[in-house]
Order: sequence, then structure tokens, then C-alpha cells
Amino acid sequence: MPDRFDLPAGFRWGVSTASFQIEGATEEDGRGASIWDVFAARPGAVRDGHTGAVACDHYHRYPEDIALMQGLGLDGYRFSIAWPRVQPTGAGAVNPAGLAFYDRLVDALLAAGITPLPTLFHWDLPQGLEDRGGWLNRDTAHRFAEYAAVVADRLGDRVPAWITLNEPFVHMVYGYALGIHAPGRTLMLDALPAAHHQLLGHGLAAAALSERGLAVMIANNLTPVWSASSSDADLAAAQAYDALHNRLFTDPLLLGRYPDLSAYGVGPDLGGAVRPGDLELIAATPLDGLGVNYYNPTRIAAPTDPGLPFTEAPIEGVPRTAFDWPVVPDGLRELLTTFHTRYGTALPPVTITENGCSTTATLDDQPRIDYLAGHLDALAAAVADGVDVRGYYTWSLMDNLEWAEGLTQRFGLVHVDFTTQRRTPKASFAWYRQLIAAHRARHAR
Ligand code: IFM
Repeated sequence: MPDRFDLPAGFRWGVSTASFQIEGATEEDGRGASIWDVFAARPGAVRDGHTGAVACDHYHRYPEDIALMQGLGLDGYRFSIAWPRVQPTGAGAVNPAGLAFYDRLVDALLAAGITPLPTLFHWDLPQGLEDRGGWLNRDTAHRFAEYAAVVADRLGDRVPAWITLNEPFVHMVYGYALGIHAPGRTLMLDALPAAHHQLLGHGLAAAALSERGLAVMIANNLTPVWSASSSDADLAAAQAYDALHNRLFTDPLLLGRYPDLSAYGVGPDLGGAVRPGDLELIAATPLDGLGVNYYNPTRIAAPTDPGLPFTEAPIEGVPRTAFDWPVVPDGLRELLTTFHTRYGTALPPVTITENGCSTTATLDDQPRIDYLAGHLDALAAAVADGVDVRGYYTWSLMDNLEWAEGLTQRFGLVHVDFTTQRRTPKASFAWYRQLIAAHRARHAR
């Protein structure tokens, strides 16, 4: 395969997964309950009643999964650590068997020549903390830092860079505002403290990681926001949406302040959650890298009802994934160049920590190849425009449990038969392997 993407030497190739979506073994070796175990047990919460009890059985099959990664020739593997495996109730006592699993995983990755890139929190909060308010409770931020220190003390000798949180926007909106995800709360704008406490948790954990000489990243779900028209009302709505989805989770980290949320009737203290010194703490440890999870742009129009200052408008005339998400590869270039302009020298090097699509195709997944190729073209265009992008981790290594959609959305380079747990590489697997090899060969010359 020709290396048409023209990315720099040293560019890192990877895949991403998350603990609850692949591990299974939810009751094994002392793991405590997570909010997703409790949520998935609620009738109707997850499609077809699927749970995380088995998922991809990665807890037992990780050697086979690492062999697949080695077959791809990856530089790095982004996975997440299940907090309730490490601290079953989210505070205090550490579960040695839980830590030992990640120890084995890290050692096996290193033996395969793959650099581990762990995420500390990818939505599976210990239920014990949810019982005390979850991320609405400021104390959760402190517990998160304590947990980060425990894990870093154990793995930091072998793991150089860490991601604190995955997609705090999605966790706040789906989990606390709309109730589509665990913990299933429907607080609408009263969910905002969950944003602040996650960011505070990031700041406290980042300090703990940095004190140990470890590099710190965060992975945000980011989207270019398109105004449905050039009317003042649509433009104002798009600006309000951008503040909520993008700026709320990036401005405090890079600029040390929250964006203007007055369109939501919310002041700079986010409903009383922000205390003096918090913003300084959130920004105190500079990010060594910003993780960007990109899937699609969002088109926004003026509100049709008084509850929120925007309404989402459809994006027409583009292909769609099996999830019905619009496929707009150039949105990745637009997002990256917008951030480059917006944050200037405050923007740290970027890594694409997630990008991919679900398809209905089983093994001949040409739509996934087209999706990835289009996005890598857009990424290369952003790099040519001056954005410092260091790596690309596709979502996902293998089909897995897609949260409230259960096992119905298949995002993997590898097909998983959830009855037999048989893994079968799809066409995109061979394509990605060849692309990585071609990139290396070009830079070896
Ligand atoms: O599966 C999720 C992942 O957990 C977070 N980012 C988006 C992916 C696809 O929906």
C-alpha cells in the first residue's frame, strides 16, 4: 500500500478500547460494582438487556488480544483501567488482584513492543461513590486523585503517559443530564457540577501524575459546530452549543477559565460548584498532550423550545454509519485547525485518541476502510496546515459493548462472535496493518 497519508516520522499508530466495554469478569477477583453494572441491570436501560458481565471476555483473553495488536504492528494501545477493580468501593482499600490484572496487561503489552496508554476513568465509576452523589459530589474529585496515585505508583515505572478522563462532556450529558447512560440521572442543566468536578478531578490527578514524573493527557469528545444558517439566531445558537460541548472542557484546561454560559442562564461558578482556587488547580499541570475523540460535526439551529439555547439540526447529503452518524471526514481537519487558531501556543500536541465507525458489514468492512482513509486524509491536511498531531488511535480494536446500544454497534477492526468469543480480523484490520507498515517503511528509507 502506498503511504498516501504523508504523516511525520515518529507518528504513533494505535487502537483504543475501554474497560467496561471489553473486560467482562465484573464479579471476579474482588472487583466492586460500577455504575454501569447497576444501570445495565435496569430493564430497558441497555438494548436487548446486554450487560458487561462477559463483553469480550478480555479479562481472560487479553493475551490473544495483544497478539492481534502485535499483528497490526501497533506503537501504542489505549485502554482504560476499571476503578472498581482497583478500589472496589472507590475509596480506601485497594484490591491487589485488580491491580495485578493491569500489571499483567502492561507487562504483556511491553513484551509485544506496544506502549500502554491507560485512561484512568472511562465512565465505570464505582457504585460506592455514586451512592454518595457520584460526580455531583466534590469529594469524588479527591477520591479520583487518590486512585490515580495508587495506580501510578504501581504502573508508573513502565507507563510513561496517562489519560485522566475520557469524554467528560459525554459522561455529564448522557449520564447526568439526559439519563441515557449510567448513572441515569435526568438533571438537564443541573448536571453542570458533574462537569466541574470531573475537571477538578483531572487537575488533582494530573498533579499526582506529574509529581511522579509522568506525562498527562485528557481525552475529550470534540466536534466542529456548524450553524444551520447565517441568521443571527442560528449563529448565536451554534456559539452556545460550542461553549457547552467544546469550550467547557477545553477553556479551563488551556486558558484557566470557563466559557460564557450566559445563554444557558448559568454564571461563571457553574451553579455554585466552582470555589476559589479551583480554576487555577485545573490548569496548574500543563497538558503534555490533548486527546481528541472525533466522530462527526454537529449542526445547530436556534431553539425550538425554551429549555435550551439551541436545537440540533440534521446533516443531510453525506454517508451515514450503522449508528446513523454522519460521515464528514473533513470535519476532523476543521476541528483541528479551529483549535490551532483558537488556542494558539496554549494548544499542546494533539493525539487522536478515538476515531472510527460502526458498520453492519461483518468481515468485508469496506465502509470502515473508507471512513478511516477519509479521516486520515483530513488529519494529514491539518498537519500540513501546521497542527502538531502526534498519533492516531482508532476506535476500536474489536467489536465491543457499545454502552446503551449493547452489543449491536460494531466498531471493531476485529469481529467478535459474542456467543463463542471467536475473534476474526476484518478487511480493515489488514488495511490498517499495511498502512502502518507503509508509514514505517517510508520513514526508514
Ligand atoms: O464506544 C464509545 C467510547 O466508549 C467513547 N467514545 C465514543 C465511542 C463510540 O460511541
